[in-house]
Amino acid sequence: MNKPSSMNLNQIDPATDVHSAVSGACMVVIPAFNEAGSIAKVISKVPRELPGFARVSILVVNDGSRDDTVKVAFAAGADYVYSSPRNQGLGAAVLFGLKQAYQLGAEAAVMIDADNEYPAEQIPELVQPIVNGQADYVLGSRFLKTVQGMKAYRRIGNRVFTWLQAKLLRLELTDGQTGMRAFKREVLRDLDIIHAYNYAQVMTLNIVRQNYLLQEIAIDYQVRTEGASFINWTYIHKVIPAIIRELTTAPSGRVSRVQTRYDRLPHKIGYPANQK
Ligand SMILES: Nc1nc2c(ncn2[C@@H]2O[C@H](COP(=O)(O)OP(=O)(O)OP(=O)(O)O)[C@@H](O)[C@H]2O)c(=O)[nH]1
Ligand SMILES: [Mg+2]
Repeated sequence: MNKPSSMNLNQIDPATDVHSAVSGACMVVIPAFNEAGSIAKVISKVPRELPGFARVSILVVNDGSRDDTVKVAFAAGADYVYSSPRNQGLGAAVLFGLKQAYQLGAEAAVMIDADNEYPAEQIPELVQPIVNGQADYVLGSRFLKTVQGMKAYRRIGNRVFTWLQAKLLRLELTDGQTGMRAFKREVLRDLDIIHAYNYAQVMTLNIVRQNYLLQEIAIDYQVRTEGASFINWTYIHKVIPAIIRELTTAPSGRVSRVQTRYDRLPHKIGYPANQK
């Protein structure tokens, strides 16, 4: 087995930034928890060529799945799979995936959910404002188009949390909880997520408070048909205190509270035994 590559998020030092202008990779980061039924569809829809980038790589963060998420992800074409035997939380997984993208030299990264609700085929549109130098952080907004099939309480929750972020940041926002976002390299280096549980609101507060430029683009969205949502009644109880903590902590140059450990899996263990 490969040497584990866990990571101390505080080790990233801009002064020793190994990035080279010729690397030009866009890393597509996919956090996954029991998504064997849908992750292959997402991976197959990721465009493997992108205007403005020399290559596109796919990095899956498997967070203690008990199904075949890892095997399915490798078989579908994931370039990197990092995995934890236990569930560390969506916020921890996303933070690890984005910091790992930075460590691997990515010029930019996209994060997209593994549940096939978001249009991976729209990644070229999502990264366009970054390639053009018009934005540092791009959100794919579901609500700039018509969303069908979303339950009323989810719609209301999305509206309330989006309104709150817009007020706090004094900017226009239509979808603060989207699972499809793009990041410029500097944002990957500087962002923090204050809790392991979730990232949606605190990530945007953290990035925009560091004066990075946010833009939204309209995306298509399909409510999930497989797997299970991680959102339940505890969401509000965990998210509100994290928003308060984020707002009362300096956003830049801080020591991350969330320590993650995901080990890189060698490619061959992802395949069914008869294939390799
Ligand atoms: N790494 C990791 N990923 C998770 C965890 N929980 C959920 N995910 C992934 O995060 C993404 C979003 O999770 P969902 O449960 O669909 O949450 P959501 O999209 O906000 O909610 P829905 O609207 O119900 O789909 C999916 O790709 C999940 O596989 C977790 O604990 N760890
Ligand atoms: Mg989802």
